[in-house]
Amino acid sequence: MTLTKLRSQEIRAAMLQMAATSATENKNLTVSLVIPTKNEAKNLPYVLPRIPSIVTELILVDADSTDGTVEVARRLYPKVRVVGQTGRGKGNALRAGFDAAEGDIIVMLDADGSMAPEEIPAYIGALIAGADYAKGSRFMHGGGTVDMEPHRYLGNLGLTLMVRALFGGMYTDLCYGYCAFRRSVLPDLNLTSDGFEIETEMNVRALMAGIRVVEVPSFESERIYGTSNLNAIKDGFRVLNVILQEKFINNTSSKKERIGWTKDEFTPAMRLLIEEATNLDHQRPQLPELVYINAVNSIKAASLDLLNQESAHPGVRRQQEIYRQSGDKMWRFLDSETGNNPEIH
Ligand SMILES: Nc1nc2c(ncn2[C@@H]2O[C@H](COP(=O)(O)OP(=O)(O)OP(=O)(O)O)[C@@H](O)[C@H]2O)c(=O)[nH]1
Ligand SMILES: [Mg+2]
Repeated sequence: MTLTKLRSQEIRAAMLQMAATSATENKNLTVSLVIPTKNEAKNLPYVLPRIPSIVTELILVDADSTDGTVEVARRLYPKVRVVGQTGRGKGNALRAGFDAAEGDIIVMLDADGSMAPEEIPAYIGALIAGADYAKGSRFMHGGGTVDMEPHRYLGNLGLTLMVRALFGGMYTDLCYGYCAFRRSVLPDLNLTSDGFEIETEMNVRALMAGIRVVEVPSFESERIYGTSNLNAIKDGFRVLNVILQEKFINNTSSKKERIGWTKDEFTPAMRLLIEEATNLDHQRPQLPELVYINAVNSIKAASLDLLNQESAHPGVRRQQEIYRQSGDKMWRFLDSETGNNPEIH
């Protein structure tokens, strides 16, 4: 594309094309499904055969089940990888599963038949569409539950509202363990919980880490066989403890700013312009001064035009401001007077 053609329409067309290409490339993403199990042999026949083919790796983290869970899993899903856990509890099991997972995307699912494996593509779709962390919600439109007594409903509601008040965000459901995320965000989450409170730890840390978080509607059915391992009172207090600890001890009270943006975090159109500007800068010694200045002005006009269009979106505008304050070379280039252009490579 020549410099003179860098006008809005071409930029938009380039954006669409790049978005389509990246969507196709995203189909090659690998997906690890992590399922913690504690005596779920009778439920697995209702869960494992329903796992969609988008899942490339199944990891079962078993708590030394005594009912033949592992044997049933191997029979139903011969490629399953079974890993043990280092301590006790669902959180401990999930962390072991996340450590073992090799996929680009990790999905976590319960084994008791309460979560539908058919929903997995919806979570992955949210990630492909740009989210880093997609958590299920039973209380947004399209979701639901038949597995919640009133006291658990009220407890979850209270804790959800508390997280909103202390950390911001718009979560509609806190204590729910259906979720998918890019494996690359694990260091941001830095998980330590051993029990059911791990879901809260993940949700609060994801919110605070400045990564892109969305909720996906999800329907929770009843556990098919067996009894819950969760104790609403004891585990409710563990959740409360995590929230207070995150707020007042770990001091994750405000969202981390996304600073130090890389070129990959620009929109495709802006990335294209940055590349053009960088190429131009490299060619500067060979170019007559007037040609160089005209080309620079052409790129600047297109960049500013694009910035104005993009800044109509509050989220993008905020990112632009943060980036501008970081004193990056691209911004110095855009902010400089015409004919007085600092080097930008
Ligand atoms: N590996 C492992 N898995 C566990 C442990 N505790 C629970 N799980 C599994 O974690 C999943 C969720 O546990 P549940 O007992 O159903 O708890 P819950 O879904 O939060 O509670 P309910 O809504 O009452 O079913 C299930 O697949 C359990 O088998 C544990 O200590 N170790
Ligand atoms: Mg359950």
